[in-house]
Amino acid sequence: MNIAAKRTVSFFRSSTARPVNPVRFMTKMAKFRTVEHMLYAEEQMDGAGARVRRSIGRSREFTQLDPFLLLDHFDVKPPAGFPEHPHRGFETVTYMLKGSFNHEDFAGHKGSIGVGDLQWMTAGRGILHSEVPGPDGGEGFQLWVNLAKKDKMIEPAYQELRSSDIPVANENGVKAIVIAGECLGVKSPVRTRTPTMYLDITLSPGAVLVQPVNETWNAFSYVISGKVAFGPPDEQQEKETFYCVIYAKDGANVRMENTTAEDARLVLIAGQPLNEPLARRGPMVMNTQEEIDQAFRDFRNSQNGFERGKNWTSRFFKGD
Ligand code: FJE
Ligand code: FE
Repeated sequence: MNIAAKRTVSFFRSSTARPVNPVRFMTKMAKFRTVEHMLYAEEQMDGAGARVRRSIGRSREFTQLDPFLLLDHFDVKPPAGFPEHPHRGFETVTYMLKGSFNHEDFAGHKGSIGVGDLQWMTAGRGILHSEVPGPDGGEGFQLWVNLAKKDKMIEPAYQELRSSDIPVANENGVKAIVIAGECLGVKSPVRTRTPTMYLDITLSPGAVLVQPVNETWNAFSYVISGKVAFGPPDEQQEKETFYCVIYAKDGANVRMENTTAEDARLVLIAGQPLNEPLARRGPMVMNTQEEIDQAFRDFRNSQNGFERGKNWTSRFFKGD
């Protein structure tokens, strides 16, 4: 018997243990994705004295997971932060878990995001900005979503959502904050130029979430707290805080279960791969090395989207 057939058999066996809703049963027949990689996100330094746990976007392994370029779990206290730096060719998505973060860009766009708030920033052709924690520090995630070649040079844009603007699904011990995409019939209002799903999930003890993910999309999870069992019931991998789990592209659903007696919290992030050439240096992400060189030239010469960088310096990092 091949592996696929074996998994299907065990799925039917385990599903007969509870009452079956025929509609949901049909949607769950597609296979659960297995776990392809697991990695522990160690702390590393970035910006000015800032500590981040990087899972996607490391220098040697998991340098990207198309369309994702980076996931940093940051926990930063003043005077550390991310002083003036440029971005071109992708989006930065900042989601707060604790404390607050202030940002300011060269176009006069500024603000502060607190617990549960989201800043979805499309850098497009160019942003120069500064990101610093509030007085009591800030903890959260920054995800970098690559843009398709056709979108890399679009005008910069922000989508800023307060926690109260982000919809929440609640069902059978599963609470899912729908940052992007859809979960349990609840849809996010965020516009994703690169099709993306981003869920902040809390599983009560014993809770299971089976989440449909397009079979062609890359998907991964990161555990915020507690312990989560990932994958098909007969092949579960248990991982705890600070672990990143990358799913194989071998099914139309991901399955997460809390087999412990405590709540568990994790994010599930998935996206449609761009399948385009990638050229990348630090905060510039393009398709060719020539475009990277051009991006740094444009930044240096304050041109082609970086005009407003000419005389701009952030008020942060000046002691006021
Ligand atoms: C960066 C220098 C930087 N991870 N997580 C060089 F400061 C940064 C950068 C960040 C960042 C910012 C926040 Cl708010 C959270 C982060 C890196 O700003 F990306 C490069 N390349
Ligand atoms: Fe930045």
